[in-house]
Amino acid sequence: MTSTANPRTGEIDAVTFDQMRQLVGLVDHDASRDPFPVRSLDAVVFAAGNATQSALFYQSAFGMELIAYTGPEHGNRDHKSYVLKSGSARFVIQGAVDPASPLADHHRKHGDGVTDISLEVTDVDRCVEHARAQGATVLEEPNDVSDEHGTIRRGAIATYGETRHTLIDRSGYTGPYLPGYVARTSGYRKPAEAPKRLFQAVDHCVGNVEMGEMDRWVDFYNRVMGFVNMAEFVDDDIMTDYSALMSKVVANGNHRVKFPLNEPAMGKKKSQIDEFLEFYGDSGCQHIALATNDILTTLTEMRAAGVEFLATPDSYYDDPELRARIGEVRLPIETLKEHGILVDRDEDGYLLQIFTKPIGDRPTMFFELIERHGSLGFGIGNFKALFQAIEREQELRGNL
Ligand code: TYF
Ligand code: FE
Repeated sequence: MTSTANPRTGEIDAVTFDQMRQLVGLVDHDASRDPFPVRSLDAVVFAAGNATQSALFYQSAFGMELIAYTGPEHGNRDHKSYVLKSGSARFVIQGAVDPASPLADHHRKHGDGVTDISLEVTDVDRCVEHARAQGATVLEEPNDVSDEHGTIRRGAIATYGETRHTLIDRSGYTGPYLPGYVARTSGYRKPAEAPKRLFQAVDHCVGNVEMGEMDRWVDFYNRVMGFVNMAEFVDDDIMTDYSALMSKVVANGNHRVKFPLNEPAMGKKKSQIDEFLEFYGDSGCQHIALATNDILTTLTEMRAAGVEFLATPDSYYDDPELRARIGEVRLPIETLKEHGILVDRDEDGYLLQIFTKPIGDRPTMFFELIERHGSLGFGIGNFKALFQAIEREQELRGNL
């Protein structure tokens, strides 16, 4: 296992291009004509009420590995920041040390959540210039940051709510994450029989935005970042009866980075998106989907570590229409039923997926596990069963 970046994909660790194609559903793309060429998802950055403890959760429950750290011991008196990885996926967990830290204010407002979906790009200046010309808010002008491991070039633009996209060119850098971070391993020891890792990549990051704003954000990703619209969408007239949301998906040229966007719609009940917006206090990142090539093992390990998943009723698996539609998949239907794994099939193939309950104290951010077998979709055939499961939880919380 090496830790050098794959020159074709920019992915760290030894997840090959062909593995990524299968894992996250890559398509061919000519980057030379792209106004905003994105190499990969660089990191998902989280604010946590207690980053020191959350970093342990992502190790013990998500099987991630601590690789880098910065904090007061390294001249950063504002916050602690832990960098974890699993395959090509990198999470950065940050928590305030200084009571006056902006992170403390962020956490007071939003609770635990995603602050930054960072993208690795080939030309930071060109991306920021294009974004600015298209009306984006530039939060950090392109600049060089260096330490003894080299130099990164970085800028940042604003997206929905208080979320940002940091844009990083790390081609001149060999350190463990960013300048200022030191390589760090953990005293945590996972069980000897545990798999090497539980997931290989981030498949997609979903944004929940205020009612009536979804098309504005789709347009933002189209114009500002040159993203394309993917086929799958949830229209008000098909879905509002039970889901009370609308959804569209944008992706960069080769689909390495996929951002579904949801907005609440008037349904019979209070939308799950409204519940998120109320408790997050703003538009924000609703879920992160983790790509695995063995969802059953991932799920079993996470459950054993205490992670809770949404339950799928037996009726889902006993529905003859579903059985006919999904046909043969990698796992027997009895196994899927036993574990609550959802299946969806489209013209390109199928996918297996399952959703955690919200992972923090507020009913906001959660995770999805996804195992793709050709399908480039998001599980639209499961939306009814999934949204009913979410509504059962909303009801238990008294928010329906
Ligand atoms: O990313 C997606 O679109 C799917 C489905 O509240 C989904 O994972 C959409 C909305 C939602 C939960 C899951
Ligand atoms: Fe999803």
